[in-house]
Amino acid sequence: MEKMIGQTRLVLTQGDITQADTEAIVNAANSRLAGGGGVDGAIHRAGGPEIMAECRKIGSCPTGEAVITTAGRLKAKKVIHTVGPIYRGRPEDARLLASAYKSSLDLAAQHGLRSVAFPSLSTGAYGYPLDAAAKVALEAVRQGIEKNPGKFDEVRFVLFGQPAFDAFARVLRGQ
Ligand code: AR6
Repeated sequence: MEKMIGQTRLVLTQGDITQADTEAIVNAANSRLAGGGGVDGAIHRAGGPEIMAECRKIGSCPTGEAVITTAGRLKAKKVIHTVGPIYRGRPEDARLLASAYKSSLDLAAQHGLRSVAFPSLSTGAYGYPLDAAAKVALEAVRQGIEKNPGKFDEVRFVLFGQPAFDAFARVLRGQ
């Protein structure tokens, strides 16, 4: 499923983000940049130890912010590590989730990375309900693209499984 936002293609796909051929892929990291399960584990396994070596040098990343490393053996040129909120049903959860998406796009634009793939941040181990997260994610990405005009050819969501794809597709159709 696709939609144009200015000159940028916003694409929803289903699959494994480690296989994405975009210039940047975004990792759903933790604030210690320590690696873990889910998409974080998959990216470090597929990309190799160079990614963790750079994460250790950087040290940490506050919730809602983003940092950038090599992509090691991955097809992408760079991995952008961002930290979504652990869902607790607080008003600031949505703001922090939106900030994680927007910080990632700002960092990609600063590095001249013209295509970016995102997973659905915070909706695994961090427990953010999928439908609510999809609304925040798509609105934040739209704002991030509009704030960086002409900087992106494509922003892609690589969604893991049918329920995640369906949640994002429902929101995008309704927008
Ligand atoms: N490609 C795309 N999406 C994936 C993949 C993949 N290969 N694998 C899982 N997902 P999660 P979080 C989806 O738990 O909730 C880690 O331990 C998954 O189905 O990866 O932000 C970190 O170190 C879900 O929809 O990230 C942190 O400690 C989405 O990715 C913590 O988990 C996010 O699930 C971050 O939790």
